[in-house]
Amino acid sequence: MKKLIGAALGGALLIALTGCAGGGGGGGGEAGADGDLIVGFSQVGAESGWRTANTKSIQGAFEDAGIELKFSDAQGKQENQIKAIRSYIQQQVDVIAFSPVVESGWDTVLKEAKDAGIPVVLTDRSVDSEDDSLYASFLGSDFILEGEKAGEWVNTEFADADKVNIVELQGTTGAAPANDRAEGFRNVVTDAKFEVIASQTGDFTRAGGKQVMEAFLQANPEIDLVYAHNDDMGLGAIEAIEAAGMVPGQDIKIVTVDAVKDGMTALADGKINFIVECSPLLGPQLVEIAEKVAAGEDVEKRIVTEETTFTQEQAIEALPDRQY
Ligand code: GZL
Repeated sequence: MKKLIGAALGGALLIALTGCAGGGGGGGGEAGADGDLIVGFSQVGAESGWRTANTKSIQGAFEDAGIELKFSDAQGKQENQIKAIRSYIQQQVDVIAFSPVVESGWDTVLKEAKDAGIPVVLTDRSVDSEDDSLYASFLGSDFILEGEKAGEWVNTEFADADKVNIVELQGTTGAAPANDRAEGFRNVVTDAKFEVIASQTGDFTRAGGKQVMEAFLQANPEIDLVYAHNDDMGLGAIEAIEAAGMVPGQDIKIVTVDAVKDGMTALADGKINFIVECSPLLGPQLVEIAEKVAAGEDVEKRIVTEETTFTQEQAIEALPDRQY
């Protein structure tokens, strides 16, 4: 009897830790006790409009498919994601999916999932593991290409300029989108007239973008362009630029990535000059991949999401139909 009570208490503790509830898992790749699929998902947090839309897409898609989704919000901390993944292993879910907040430090816990026979799907962001047998598939954008698209617009926009001072609002330190958007931009913005005079993380948040931009403005009298790794930091930069008595989109041009509603509104209003889209609507594809890996079917190792770019005119056109 004591053992039973202990096991029940232990299970309750695990569920409390990950904010998960609902039926026991099947685990080891079998379906749950009643034959239904159970998926455990660890989300980065709720740092930006993009993340909110991504969570809504994932939760909505699993609800529409009638598949049980155990969901945990890591509040931007890798240790919380590792705890959640371990909890899903304990609960013997059929598939684990997550968006790694940073690229490194995942091999140990991914090996634990592999040893437990639970397939892992990466969504949105990837990991830098040498061993790609640790995950079944990676569904998400090509962040290097996104940085290159932003850089190509800069080359065109400043074709006639002699000198361009750029400040960069980087995403979360160590995150794949931050690393790759920085790399992609530098792949194409190579002319000597361009100089990145300052670069600092704003952690993908509006408040972070505003705070860092305030410091950039204090330290650098001549700024021509802000390259923000996401709309939210670009929107924070707009607040700082306006507070300094300048006109965003004119005195200082701004290029961002994401194309969430608030960003597209600022673009349509002329406060942002160009946005590279990064789609958060990964839910339906993730459901498909989860069903396939649970059934032991082959899935593509790398699935790149479709996305485009927007000028101010295109934003005015597109805004009415935007889903997020
Ligand atoms: C990109 C995603 C990034 C977004 C940010 O796929 O990981 O994280 O660009 C979000 O808005 O915070």
